[in-house]
Amino acid sequence: MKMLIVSALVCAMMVLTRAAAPPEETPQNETEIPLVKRSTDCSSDWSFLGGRCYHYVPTLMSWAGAERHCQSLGGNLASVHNSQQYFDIQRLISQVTHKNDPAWIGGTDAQEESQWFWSDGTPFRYQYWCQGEPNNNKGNQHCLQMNYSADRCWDDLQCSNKLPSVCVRERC
Ligand SMILES: [Ca+2]
Ligand SMILES: [Ca+2]
Repeated sequence: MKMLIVSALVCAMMVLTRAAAPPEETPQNETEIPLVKRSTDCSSDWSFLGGRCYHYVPTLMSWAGAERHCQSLGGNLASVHNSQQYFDIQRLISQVTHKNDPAWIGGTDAQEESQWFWSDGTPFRYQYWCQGEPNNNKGNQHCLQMNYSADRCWDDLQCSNKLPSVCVRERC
């Protein structure tokens, strides 16, 4: 009997608590609040392509130096998730330099051999390796250069090599 009363009390308290709780926090007049206008126009040094902002860095740097430089600009070395994004980055390089030379982008397997990551933390799924790559040549190639060879595909290279680079930023 005592238990029943306790249960009933707990039940009653729960109902009361629920009743006292504020309604779902949906702002009133939600439809009247204007959506924040997202800039689709990158600041002058950045190119807005396919919903992301890219920045080509002609200065020759190691992969780590290039990543740190991108971070200082609010981005990371570019990740690539589909062929359109890769094409966009290639087009950016050829427009800026009038060449199709290799550049660092954000892929690395420096933490563990053959475990490739993008430095911006996005999943490494899309791949465009050149034939026979990544070959981890001399056991010492852990960074991803794009535009390698006539096929302009991907190669793993020693991270200390000095290359131009491409940064990405989600927002401008
Ligand atoms: Ca490697
Ligand atoms: Ca290689």
